[in-house]
Amino acid sequence: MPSLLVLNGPNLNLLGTRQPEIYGASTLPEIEAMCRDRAAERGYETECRQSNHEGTLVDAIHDARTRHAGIVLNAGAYTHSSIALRDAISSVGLPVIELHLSNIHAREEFRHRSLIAPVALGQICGFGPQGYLLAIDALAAHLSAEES
Ligand code: DHK
Repeated sequence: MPSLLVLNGPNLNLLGTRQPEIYGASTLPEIEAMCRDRAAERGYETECRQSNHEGTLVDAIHDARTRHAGIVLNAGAYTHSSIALRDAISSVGLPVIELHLSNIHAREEFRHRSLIAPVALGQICGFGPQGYLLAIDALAAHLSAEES
């Protein structure tokens, strides 16, 4: 079965207790379980990874090249700062959906700019954990359109 990578960046391991008024009450393991179920319905296996370290996230994107058909990426704060993550995405040539739980465009100005967006297939933000499911649906639809 083809596989998707759901990759979460810094501080997302604290979901559930981290500013629930912004990021919601769901924990990362709960969101990952939802992702696995939705991806299985669409015919994909899912690998879920999280790291607080930029280089580890870069490594995960490189590893995905040979193991996954696409990536759902919540890069957390690295979204707004990491040229290295952006270059990793450009380098592997996999479809990446940029995902945020919160609506980054309705928050502080420094969150409005994404270095990931120009190299992503698209961006989903503001829908809480549901956004991960929208991202999986979008990625699966993109991949099946690519096949035909
Ligand atoms: C998560 C973070 O950790 C923030 O740094 C981003 C994103 C927004 C989210 O909404 O999922 O600015």
